[in-house]
This record gives sequence, structure tokens and C-alpha cells, in this order.
Amino acid sequence: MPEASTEERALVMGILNVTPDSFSDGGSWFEPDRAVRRGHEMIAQGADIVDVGGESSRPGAVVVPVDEELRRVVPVVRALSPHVRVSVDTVKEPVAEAAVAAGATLVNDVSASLWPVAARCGVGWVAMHRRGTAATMQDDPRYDDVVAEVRDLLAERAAAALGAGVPEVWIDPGIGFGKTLDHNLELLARLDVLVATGLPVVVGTSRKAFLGRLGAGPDGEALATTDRLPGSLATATHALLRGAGMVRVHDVAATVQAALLVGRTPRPVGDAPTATDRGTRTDREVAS
Ligand code: HH2
Repeated sequence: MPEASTEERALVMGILNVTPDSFSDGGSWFEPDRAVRRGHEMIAQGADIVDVGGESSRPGAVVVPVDEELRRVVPVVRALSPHVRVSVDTVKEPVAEAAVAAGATLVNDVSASLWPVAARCGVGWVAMHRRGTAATMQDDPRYDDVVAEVRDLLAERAAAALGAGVPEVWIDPGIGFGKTLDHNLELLARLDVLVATGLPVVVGTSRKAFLGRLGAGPDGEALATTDRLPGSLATATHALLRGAGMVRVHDVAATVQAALLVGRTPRPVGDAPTATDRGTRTDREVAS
């Protein structure tokens, strides 16, 4: 078996929330200079993409006015984009457009609706599945078959985007967005159903609430976000082994190690394809 080069690992997207209220790192990188420093730190740790967001999408998060989101995001995108591929995590067209003008080449869209902007700007697009809005999404979400419903919606949106000329389309099951703990686990367990669409898959489990609940101690108290690295790493590794081409994470250095390990791990014949099999390098070339 030939040795896999580092180029053959799946992609790691580092999370950079320029917000006061994100569920895990809210307030840590709210000052633009600190955000840019954090971006450079993630680049040094091996991040392939830095995902800059100016509005939290956690359940119950406050909607940020466009002007304020632009003020948070644009300077950070402008400072980092000469050094790394930058995506903008937004659901607002004007913010996506301004971020692209500032150097972003990927629109990370938790509403799975901004493909016309990506087509107009000629940049990549991540379509994430979400049920409801930040205000309502965790109010008793129900599905007959969560995996099939997520796949069908994402495949439909991706077809629309590709038809409109978007050059690069990723799909994302939206772990924690209108999903119960069981829905999240089922989506992870059957990730190969999304991979089988042939579209590149990105997965974000990093530090999310379901990991806190799964790791709860005998008193039933959920793990703090700072104690969720083991679950984050385990689920990211799982996703990569099931064929995800990218994981979105807070803890870049540890996840890059996991991605390298997966890239070098021979897998049994007949198992789900890995990101390497599906040409992650091509995605990387699109990026450059
Ligand atoms: N999760 C969050 C935000 N954006 N984008 C994609 N593609 N996939 C995800 O799973 C995803 C996402 C939520 O995490 P985070 O950005 O850390 O928190 P917050 O929304 O509170 O800023």
C-alpha cells in the first residue's frame, strides 16, 4: 500500500466566530485583531479553510442587522484571504457578496438558499440542512426518515445550484439544526447515504450540545463546551471514515491529525468511499 501524502487527507475548515454570543467561542474573537490572530493560528495548525461568521446560528440566537454583520466579517475576511481560503458563514445575501468582494471564495450557508449569490459571484457554496429558524429549530423536530429527508432536500438544492452555474457545491446534514440527539446520531451513522449522492459532504459536530449530553455524568449534567474535544474528534473521525470530504471544527490541530490518520488508513473492500477516493485534491485545486 503506497504511503498517502498529506495532500490526500480530507479538508479541515476552522471556525472563526466574530460574534459575542456563539455557543462555544462567543466573545473570544469579537475584536477584529484577535480574530485575525486566531485565523493565523488556525492556518499554522493546518486549516485548509477558515470559516468567518458574524452571526450565531445557535438555537435562540439574536438576529444581527446586516450593517453590523458586515462590520464584523469584512475586515477579517480581507485580512485573512491572502493567506488561506476563506469562507463566509452567513444567511444574508449582502454579507455573502461583500465577503466575496473582500476575498472569500466559499459561501457557507446554513439556510441552503443562497446559491443565486454563489452563482452570480462564481464562488463555491455549502448547502446545509436546517429545519426551521434559530428561534424555532429545536421545538420538537420530527421526521419520518431523517436521512432520506435531509438527502432529498440537499440533493434538490445542489441540483438547482449546479444548474445555475455554481462551480463547487458541498452538502452538509446540519448536525444540531432542527435535529434531536437521535436524529444527529442517525445522520452520522448513515452518512454514506449523503456520500452516495456523489456530492462532496461537509460535517460539523464540533463541541455541539449533543456531545455534551452524550458525555453527561451520573448527575445528568451536560459536559461544558470546553470538555467536548473527545466527542468532537471521535465524530469528526467517524465522518471522515464514512466519506466526508471536509469537517468544520474549532480544534484545528487535533482534527488535522485525525484527518491525516484517516488519509493513511487502509479500509476494508466494500466500505464507504473516503474523501481521498473522491478526489479531495480536486476540491483543493478548485479552491486555489
Ligand atoms: N454549525 C454552526 C454554524 N455554521 N455551518 C456548516 N456548514 N455546518 C455546521 O454544522 C455549522 C455551520 C454552529 O456552530 P458555531 O459556528 O460554532 O456556533 P454559532 O452558530 O453559535 O456561532
